[in-house]
Amino acid sequence: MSDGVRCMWMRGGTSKGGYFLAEDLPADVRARDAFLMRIMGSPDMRQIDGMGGADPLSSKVAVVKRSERVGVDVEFLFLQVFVDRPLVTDAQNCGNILAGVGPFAIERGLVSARDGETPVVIYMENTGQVAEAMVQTPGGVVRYDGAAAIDGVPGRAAPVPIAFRDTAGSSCGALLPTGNVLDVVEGVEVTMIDNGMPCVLLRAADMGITGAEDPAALEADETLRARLEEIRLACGHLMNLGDVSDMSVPKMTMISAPGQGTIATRTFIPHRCHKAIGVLGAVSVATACLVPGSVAEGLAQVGEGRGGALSVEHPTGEMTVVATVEAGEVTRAAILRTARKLMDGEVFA
Ligand code: NQM
Repeated sequence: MSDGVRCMWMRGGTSKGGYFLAEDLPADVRARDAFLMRIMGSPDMRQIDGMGGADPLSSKVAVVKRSERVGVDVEFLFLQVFVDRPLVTDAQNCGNILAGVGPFAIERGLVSARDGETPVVIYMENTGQVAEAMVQTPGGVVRYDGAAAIDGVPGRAAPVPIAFRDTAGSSCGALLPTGNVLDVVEGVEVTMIDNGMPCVLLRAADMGITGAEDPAALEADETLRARLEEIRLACGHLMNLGDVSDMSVPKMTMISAPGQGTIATRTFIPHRCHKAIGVLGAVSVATACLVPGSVAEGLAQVGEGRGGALSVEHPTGEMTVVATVEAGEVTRAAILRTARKLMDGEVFA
């Protein structure tokens, strides 16, 4: 394709990527993926010949269209374009890129803005679930500047609170895909959980780290990475995901005792160590802290109520997740994000 394709580049939470209307991309999946790899500059560690930021967190794509579903405004398909491999996967969702979908849908005229704030109900195609984002729209125009701060992003921006509906078992079919709160995999105790994102929780101490290390130090530890991958491949089968060698799930979160918050985390997504933590990853980790008997038991500080606001600490701060689990059922999950329009124009393959 040599002609330009309409596209908006946005920061969504602590991620960044290209936002497209579905109608602007090739309908054929192979042609679409080839186009996306080309515009990102993948496969190449530096993504020098494309828009990608040489990091999985800035090699992401949102495909958005109007929805015919009752009570839903738009449909959002998330695509992860691998940096150094010729792969594009829809096997995971992304709660950070999701934060830009509401503003993008309003900007492209898929949703009419109200004066003040505009709710956008989003069907997440990757997992078949629904989220509701609230977008600031004074005078019927999307507002990006504001007073909300999220860790991992400098400065402040307009808040985009997002509430999730029915995220339990998003990709694995059940909140606890093995039916157990705790399993032993490759000799290590783990909790496999999916409340919007398939995650494997492991105690940092069991992996020979403190859990306070810098992401770069953890990425440099080849023994640790090999061990995590061995456990991840085994967990993939146990979590009903099958062979996950070419998939970006499950995420591997090593947990330790928190500072002021609920739990401290270091997460491989799955081959690079996240500078923060994914949104739905954090929702899943926070949920594990609320389930008695998980590997978080004894480490997590959840307070009396086992629910409400939970602070998931990560290498660049914390993410507050509002979650409630009652009688083994997730009854509430919500987070706060911000988003910013960076560029609107055409991208060339
Ligand atoms: O878990 C990174 C991110 C994500 C995913 C990843 C995400 C989520 O920070 O909902 O947001 O885990 O691949 O964008």
